[in-house]
Parts: sequence; structure tokens; C-alpha cells
Amino acid sequence: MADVAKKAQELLKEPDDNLIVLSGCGTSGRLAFLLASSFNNLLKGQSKKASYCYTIAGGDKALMTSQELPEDNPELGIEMLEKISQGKKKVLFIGISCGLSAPFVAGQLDLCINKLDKFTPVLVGFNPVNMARSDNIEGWHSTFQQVAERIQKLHDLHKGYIINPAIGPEAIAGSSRMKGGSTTKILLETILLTAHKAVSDNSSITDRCLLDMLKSYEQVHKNIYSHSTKIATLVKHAGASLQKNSHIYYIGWKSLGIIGIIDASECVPTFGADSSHVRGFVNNGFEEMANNNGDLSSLGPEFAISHEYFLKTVLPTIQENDTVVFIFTLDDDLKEIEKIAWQVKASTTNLYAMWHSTTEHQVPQQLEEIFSVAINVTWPKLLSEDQGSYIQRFQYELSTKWVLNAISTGAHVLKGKVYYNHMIDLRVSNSKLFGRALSLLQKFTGQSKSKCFEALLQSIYETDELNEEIKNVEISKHIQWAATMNKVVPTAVVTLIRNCSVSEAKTRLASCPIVRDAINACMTGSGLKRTAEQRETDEKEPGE
Ligand code: F1P
Repeated sequence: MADVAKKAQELLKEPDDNLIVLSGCGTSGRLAFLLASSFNNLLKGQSKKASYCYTIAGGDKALMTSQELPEDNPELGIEMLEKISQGKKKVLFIGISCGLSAPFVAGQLDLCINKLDKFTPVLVGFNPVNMARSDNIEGWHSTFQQVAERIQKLHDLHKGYIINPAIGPEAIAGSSRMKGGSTTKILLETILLTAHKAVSDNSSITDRCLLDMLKSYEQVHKNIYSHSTKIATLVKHAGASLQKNSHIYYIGWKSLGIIGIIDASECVPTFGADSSHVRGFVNNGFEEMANNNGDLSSLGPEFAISHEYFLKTVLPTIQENDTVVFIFTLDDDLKEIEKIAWQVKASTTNLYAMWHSTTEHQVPQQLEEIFSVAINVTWPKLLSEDQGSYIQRFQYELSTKWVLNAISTGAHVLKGKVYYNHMIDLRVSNSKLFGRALSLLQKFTGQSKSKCFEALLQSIYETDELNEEIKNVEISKHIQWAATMNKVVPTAVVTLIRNCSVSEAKTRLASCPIVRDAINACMTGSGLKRTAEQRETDEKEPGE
């Protein structure tokens, strides 16, 4: 971390010639965007030139909607990185892939490795290199693991870096948006803010500066967990909404609104949710996002993210079963918040809030009283120093991320989308998720890989008869088809357990709206439930 901070410090001194690029796919790309915006704002506040750029697989559309397929394309990543770094002398490239797995990022790192006179590659993820993804990348020369091994060699030469601490398993296996995403945010904010401080103070970067900042995040953790009872109440209500096929809406201000949009967008690939189930809105919409490609709202309703749109189009459809969560700080326009809250309250009493206040200033009582439950996170007095206010904003964002991740994950668990800590109803929308679907089938049915592969294809193509032609096409073709389908994995699980047709499996699932219960019922009927439980216990790693 100290080496990367020093590199950033060096580059920040010559903003005309240099650039810091943050990049990733899905959640990692959205965090890359958020970090790049924050640090460019910090520079703007000091009347300095923007030094940061972001790239995300699928482009800006992926900031608020799930675009998983471009993640598989290393050439796309290379193209984007070449384009944004044109004309720059030195580029610090930070590629984020929590699982050390995304081909898009592998391509970009490979470009950097081949042009070390210009690029310093940094890989951020949360797997040891020997556990990086080793599958072939379709149409490309290396695996992610081979690229990571090359970065590791550069690490020893101080020409490239890998930051991959062990952070333990995710609460829901593979849901790297949670621990992985939060740790990405903590690590990169610490590195970059330390670099900015060193530039401003003309000081050196020491391990102590980094450690002090990391420790401040420990306080954030303590602070937010002191609200666990109220967080649990919100999870319960949000879960009840999803169980009734109703919605969860986050109405947020400034970057906290963006955290809401990010949290909502992840529910689609993670839980196979529809994009209307959990939605986020931010004040001033795209103006607040300040993303590369500007206003995308004309692309369709799922790209409409402003409060204005919410009030005009969503509010008239809100019903008693919907859950609405307001997210703001005391710096936001409290009069406007109160006005919108009253408007929402006319349609649902399921009105909640999370706000950040200070020991000195609290939210007015008449605003507090509108909400059924409010999480009031109180922080010490605002730090006036420029970088200090950024630390505070980062802490607001992280604690909000933790709470919203808990709400949306918990609500989907209550909706029955998680089976033995696995996202059983994930959308099979890229090669990593295809591989995950296959291993889930093997795990829960105990059948061979080839049998599970066939069942997965049968479910994707909704047929009991697979011809050889279909079986032999590239995985990317299956994914293109699967990405548009619902309940692909649960259907395949049921066909395998019951040894039944695809249509029978679909009928069984349709008769029980809770996927976990439907699968459990099939497992119990076939005597397989104990096997699944047994396997889960057998496979526990130490510390898991
Ligand atoms: C990137 C990612 C996740 C998303 C889904 C597909 O993962 O897009 O953010 O939730 O699991 O992959 P990673 O490259 O950061 O490991």
C-alpha cells in the first residue's frame, strides 16, 4: 500500500502528464467510478486539475444496471484503457477484481505489463494468486491467473503491485459486492488520500499514516454495528416487501444516493432480481453522478435515477407494501427531504431513514417523526481540514454501504433466494457466473460435472433433448441466451434431483414462490436434503 501511495504521490505532482486509472467490472467498476469522482472533486476543491479516470466493463450503462457480459472481454478493457490514457506520459493503473477473475481487467493489466515505461499496474483483489481464476479466457492468450503471476513477479521488482489481503469468506458465497467491495473502498481510499495528503504537506508517506487511516475505519465499524437492532428491523420490513412482490426504494442525497443506486443494481445478477425490485434514486440524477457519458436517462426506465423521476413516475405507483428508505446527511436540504418524505408517507407507512449527524447537530424532531424507524448515525464533530472532510464523507459512504448491503441481501435471504449460503437464483450472465452455476449444481445434487452441464443447458434452452450442436458451441453463446432467462439454476437443480423434465421442474418451482422452499421440498422428497447439509458441514474450511 505504501509503495502504491508513493507512486500516486509522484504522479499527482504532474497532473498534465500523468493519470490514475481505476477500473473493474460490476461492483468493482462502480467503486472505481465512485473513487475517481471523489478524488477528482478533492482536486477540484484545491483548484487543481482532475487526475483520475475510471473504466467499467459495459461502459457507463453498467454504473446503474447489470451489464455482466462485457466483463468476459479482455480486448474491450484494453481498448478503453488505451483510449483514456492517450497522450499521457505515466499512468498508474489500478485494476480491481475481487475474485482475481475478470477477463476485462486481465486484458488491461496485460497491456500495462507490455508497456511498463508508461504504465504501473496494480491489481486489487481478495484471493491468493494460486486461487486466481485459471479457466481459459475465450479467444485470448492467457488466463487471469497467468496475468496475476506476472504482476506478482513485477511486484518484487517494484514495477507493478498486487494488493490481495485475505479477508475471509463472504457471508453469502461469491457475493464479493459485500466484503470485497467494502475492502476495495477502504484500501483505495486509504492509499489515495494518504498520497494527496503527502502532496499537500510535501511530506513522506509512512506506514503509520496508512495505519492511522485504516484504524479510523475500525471506528466506523464499531459505530454502525451499535445500530444492529434497527438495521435488523429494516431488513425484516424490506424482506416482507420482497416476499409480497413489492419493492424497495432508496431515496438518497449526493454520494449516498449513488451508494443506493450501486446497491440496487447488484441485486439483478446476485439474486436474479428484476431491476424494478430494488431501485435507487439520487438528487439531481446524472448531474450528481458526473459520469463520463452524462445523462443516460433516455436509454430506458431503469436508467432514470433522479428524485424528479421518482416523484413523477414511481411515487404514483407506490403501495403500502413497498419499503422506502431515505439516506442523507445534515448538510443536505432538510426542507426538501421533509417535503418528499411527506409525499411518500401518503402512499406507504413503510418509510425509513438512515442519516449521518454529528454530536453537535441533530436532525429536527419534526423530520425524525415522519419515519417509522430511523438509523441516526452520530459522528464526532466535522473535521474542517479539506482531507478530513473527505475521510468523513468516505466513512458516511462505507457505513451506508454496509447498511444497504445488509438490507438488500437480508431481504433476498428472507425472500428465499439463498440456499445454504449460496445465491441459488443467480443470473447466469457471464462466464464466471456460468462456472458458479455449474459448481452449485454439482454441490447440491452430487451429480457429475458433465451431467450438471447438460442439465444447465437443458434449463437454459428449455428443452429435454439437447443436440450435439448445442452442446459444442462456445460458453459465451449459452450465456447470451441464459442472461435473458429466469430461474435457470433452480430449474436445473430440480431436473437433476427429481430426474424430471424441464417443464415439470418449472411447474414445481412455480407452485412454490419461495425458491429455497421449492428446492428443499424436492430434496426432502428425494432424500437428498441431508446430503446437502452433510456436504455443507464437510466442506467447511477452518475459520469459515
Ligand atoms: C465482478 C462482478 C461482480 C458481480 C458479479 C459478477 O467481480 O461483476 O461485481 O456482483 O458477481 O462479477 P470481481 O471481478 O470484482 O471479482
